[in-house]
Amino acid sequence: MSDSKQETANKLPPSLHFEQRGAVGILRLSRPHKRNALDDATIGGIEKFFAAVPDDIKSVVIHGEGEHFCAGLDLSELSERDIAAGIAHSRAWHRAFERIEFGRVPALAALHGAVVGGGLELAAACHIRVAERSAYYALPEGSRGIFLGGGGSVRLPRLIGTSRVIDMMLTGRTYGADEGASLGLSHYVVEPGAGLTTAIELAERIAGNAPMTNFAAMHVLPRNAEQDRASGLLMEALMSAIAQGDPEAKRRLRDFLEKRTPKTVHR
Ligand code: 1HE
Repeated sequence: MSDSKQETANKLPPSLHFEQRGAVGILRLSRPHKRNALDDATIGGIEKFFAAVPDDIKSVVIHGEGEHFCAGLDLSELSERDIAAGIAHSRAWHRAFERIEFGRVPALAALHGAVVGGGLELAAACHIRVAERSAYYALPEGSRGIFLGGGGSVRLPRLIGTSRVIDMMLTGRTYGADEGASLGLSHYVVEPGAGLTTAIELAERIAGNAPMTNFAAMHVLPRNAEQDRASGLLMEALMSAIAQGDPEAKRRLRDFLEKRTPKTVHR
């Protein structure tokens, strides 16, 4: 491992494991005995990792060790918190997950088993979700007497609609991987055991894109979905001109025109 990679790995708490395969960074939630419940140290580690993704990593896959992706907030840390500490806690999650969604490189979540509460909030902050058939989505906050705190009340209604999120929270309704795909939670559904491999394959494909295009997709699309039409169109024109002006785009266009790259076909 290079010095900078070693430094990245050293900064992480024991609950996070980092490895690199080519241009893909792989971050594993590694608290299987607690079903990868997210404690303060893990949230802090996620923030640090996404704030300083090593330069030669072009996409990141997050996955979970053991039988489940993530059981959400570590409930054992909750009882001692007063209101001020509760707000600070939620804001720390916001910082970490904003780093994922609006970071330097696209993030993919490889999901299996429970993707619940804060685990679903984490998955929702990723750009692509690959779900094994065992994956299920739930928001058990209602039954625990708490509320979303990791940005889920903002991201999830945008993904699947406010009324579905209300239903999940009020009735405890869960969605499986396939239902999740029809709603927009899972982008891909794969057989048990194939989640990580598929996510890495997709991450490699993403890593092969021009960085400026990846940046535009991650940063412009969600913001354009939230701003008025005229501002969105202006932002699109600016981003489109910036991307086209990049030497990488010029090289890729030349490659296509001189028939050195594959055509766009349906696979
Ligand atoms: C935990 C947690 C946790 C497991 N915090 N310790 N999240 C939840 O409400 C989900 C709570 N967890 C579960 O419903 C189940 O654990 C699972 C369905 C995910 C997995 O079941 P299973 O049978 O595989 O494991 P288990 O026996 O329930 O759990 C194994 C251990 O992990 C056990 O500890 P042990 O000391 O008895 O071995 C559990 O107590 C522990 N564990 N989940 C702490 N979440 C920013 S706000 C976000 C708000 C939320 O995320 S609310 C949703 C919280």
